[in-house]
Amino acid sequence: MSISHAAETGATAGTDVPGIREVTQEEIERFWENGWIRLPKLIDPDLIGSLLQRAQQLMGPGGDANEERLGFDFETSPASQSYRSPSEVDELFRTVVTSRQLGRNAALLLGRDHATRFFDDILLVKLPLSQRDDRGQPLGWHQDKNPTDRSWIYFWIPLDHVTPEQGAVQYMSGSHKLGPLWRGGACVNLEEAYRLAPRLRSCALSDELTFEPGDVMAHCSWVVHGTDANVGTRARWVYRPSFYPADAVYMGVPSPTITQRGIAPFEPLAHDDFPVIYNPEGTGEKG
Ligand SMILES: O=C(O)CCC(=O)C(=O)O
Ligand SMILES: [Fe+2]
Repeated sequence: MSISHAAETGATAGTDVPGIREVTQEEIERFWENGWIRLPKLIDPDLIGSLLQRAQQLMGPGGDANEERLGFDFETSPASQSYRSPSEVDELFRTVVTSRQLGRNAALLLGRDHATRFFDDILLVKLPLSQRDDRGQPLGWHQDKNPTDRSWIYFWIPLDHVTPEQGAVQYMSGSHKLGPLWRGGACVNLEEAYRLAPRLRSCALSDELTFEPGDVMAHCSWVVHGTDANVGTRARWVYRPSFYPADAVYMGVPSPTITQRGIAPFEPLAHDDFPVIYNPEGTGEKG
């Protein structure tokens, strides 16, 4: 199985994929207020079902059979079993994640009709604690850092039913307005989050929600979020791709993924491996 970053499937970036709807104006407004938004039935449940099947081919029916690919998959986390970049090895993931609709939705949510690039994707399977206590732990409160000078969009896409006891994502509403609060990516407990950033006490915690296949969460950079443990009995399957404005500039945050592609600090984060999937001036274009 290849793990190179280039698309090898022949799927064309920026093509229309039936079964993905556009976000509504009301959703966009609420997203800006809170830094996250629940998007009911964003994606056709049948398409999600097909993605789940593909994910299970990659990770096993229980989501626990894939071996970490050294130097490629992230260090295994006690919060989930992961599989990095399924879109590099599976055509359906590639098609969905480079769809014009997701690119346009990212632009609409960010509030500017900009060209959008796809950055990367990952499968996050939170295993029941009863089955694997090293893959079903809570993921502490954190902000998603990004290496550019502007906000990104992350879609949190359940591939199956997800109930609160399985460790769905929770947000501190409005916390994106506080900007970067502590070392990017660091996960902390609630008490520590409030100590580091006392203003977070004024940000309501979102409810732990239930998801049907096709329901999606979207969040932006800097909104504080985390997950509880999976105290249920079933694996929690989530697919998590990220997108950014094509005119965003790389700020030099250390990232092998970026520097290996010859992109220098303060240049636009532009490369064929981060394809333009939506361009307001026309259909999507490659690179
Ligand atoms: O649900 C998860 O496993 C991770 C959630 C998260 O931190 C994210 O989507 O950025
Ligand atoms: Fe996150």
